[in-house]
Amino acid sequence: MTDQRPDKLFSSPLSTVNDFAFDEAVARVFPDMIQRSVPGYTTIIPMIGLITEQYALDDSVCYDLGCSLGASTLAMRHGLKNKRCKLVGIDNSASMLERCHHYIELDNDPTPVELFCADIQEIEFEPCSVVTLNFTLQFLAKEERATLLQKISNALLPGGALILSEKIKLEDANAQSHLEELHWLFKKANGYSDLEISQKRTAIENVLVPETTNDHLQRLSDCGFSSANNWYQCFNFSSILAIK
Ligand code: GEK
Repeated sequence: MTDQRPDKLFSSPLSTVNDFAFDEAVARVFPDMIQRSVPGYTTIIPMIGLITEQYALDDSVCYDLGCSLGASTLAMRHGLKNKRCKLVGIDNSASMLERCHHYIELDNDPTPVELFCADIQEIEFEPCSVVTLNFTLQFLAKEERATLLQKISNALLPGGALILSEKIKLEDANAQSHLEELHWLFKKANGYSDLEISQKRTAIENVLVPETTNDHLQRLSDCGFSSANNWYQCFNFSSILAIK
């Protein structure tokens, strides 16, 4: 179950490249895959801990939506020291969540963590102070994103925070292609071949739909956040901090 492996999922030529899914094969290689594929991921994770520490209110609930194997969940947990909070992690991939349970149990921090295998769109949120969507919203259909963000905004206590990390696209097509080339180079520098990068790109293109930073900021404002600002960007991957 905890047999983490290097990501070679797309290393051989595939006759058909199926749509990407968070199944057992992906769960097994996930830590390696996300670090080698998402520029800035290894910076964003510890910053989620700091942001959580800053915005979590004593005795409140915090959520990690799309928690995968729990990297962002553990960062939040470590930011919650002595605040008597409860942390809830949710993911709709059973393979991911099974491994997440294991990593949470290995960590001996006292803040309680509840994990649920569920669609984040079906959740009834308790009043909460910090919500993390670390590269998760991008997997929802575009027209369903506002409904989720409105629910989060309604549940967040005054002064509470949403951390929203996303793969983004740029409005200017030329600038967009420059960032895509740099992302390709980032993956090559991390040991992926052109074939792997290209097959993964085909697998994910109908599943992960990026939007512009302005699309995200406008939607957050429409959903009642009092401020929303980009706090981090590395190539076409960015993170926004939105305050209720
Ligand atoms: C990290 N936050 O390591 N409901 C629940 N979970 C979902 C849904 C949904 N509707 N859609 C996708 N997921 C993590 C990384 S990964 C990002 C998050 C990536 C889950 C999906 O199963 C997967 O585990 C996660 O969202 C996205 O900081 O792979 O690029």
